[in-house]
Amino acid sequence: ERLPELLRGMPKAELHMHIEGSLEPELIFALAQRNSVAIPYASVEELRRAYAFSNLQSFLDIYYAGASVLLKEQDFYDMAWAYLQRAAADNVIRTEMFFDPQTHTARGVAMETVVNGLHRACVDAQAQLGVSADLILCFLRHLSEEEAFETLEQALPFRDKFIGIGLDSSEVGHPPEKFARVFARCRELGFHLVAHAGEEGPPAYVWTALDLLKVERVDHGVQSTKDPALMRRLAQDRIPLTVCPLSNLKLCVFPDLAQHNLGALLDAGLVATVNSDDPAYFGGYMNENFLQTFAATGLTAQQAFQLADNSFVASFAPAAQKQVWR
Ligand code: ES4
Ligand code: ZN
Repeated sequence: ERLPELLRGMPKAELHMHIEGSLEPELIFALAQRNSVAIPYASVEELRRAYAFSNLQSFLDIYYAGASVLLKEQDFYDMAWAYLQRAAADNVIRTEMFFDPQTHTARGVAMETVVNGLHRACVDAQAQLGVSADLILCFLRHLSEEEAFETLEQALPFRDKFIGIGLDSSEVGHPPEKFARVFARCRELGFHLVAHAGEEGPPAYVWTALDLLKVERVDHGVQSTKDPALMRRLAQDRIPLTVCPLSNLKLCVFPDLAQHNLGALLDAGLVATVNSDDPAYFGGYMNENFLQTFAATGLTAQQAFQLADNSFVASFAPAAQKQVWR
């Protein structure tokens, strides 16, 4: 079978992954020991057994608990470096990594500690792995607009170390419009803008992410197929969707991968991409997402090329660099 080799070997960009979601249980235990942080699991195996989720919130509770072992700049570096090596092994040559500073600053970790550790790993990735890596700061949507503005203020001294702003965490009940003013400010500041929308939430949240937040890409967006007018808008404006098949499977957005609508999104002419979201928690890095999705849905080699090309088209790398990759 040639298709798996094509999927593994093709150069690709990853545009939707949360660096805190790349913390493997082994690294959580090692950092807990190094930092003398108590965690409510007796072993790596017990922690991994807790990775059985019924929806987004059941995952987020464990994801925020796992991140509690991150205290020092070196911890953030080690986490990102482990992911970047793993990405390089999957022939990811460009990655745009989300980070959630509020998860750390709320525990007394300084913004500087978070950003400097992650950014140093990005610099080393280019030099040592040939992987182009940038950071996107995400606001937690279950927290307030005011807290998002405070986080932006804390991050601005380090504005050269991240390229964009995103919106993540619990979607339903926290619509994009809650963050319209802070996104308007981020837009004035020249950041790229993205938001999670239409993961569990309705198509209406995708519309407001586009029209009120003015995002350039939609993270997930898989609920958009429920709204034909929205599908036309996404196709006409060539708004990329950063789709995460194994995430959708593990969080029960689709009952099985064979039911996933990635093929329908591509058939409708949308700029859909494949991404790992939280690879340590959802059972696979980039190539595992490609391999399992193609095996389950019968997508073709031509669609594999389309997905790889879409990933570079949708990336926030400089235009000259994108041309080289395509
Ligand atoms: C996330 Cl899968 C997902 N959805 C929303 N927020 C997140 N943060 C980390 N993973
Ligand atoms: Zn995500």
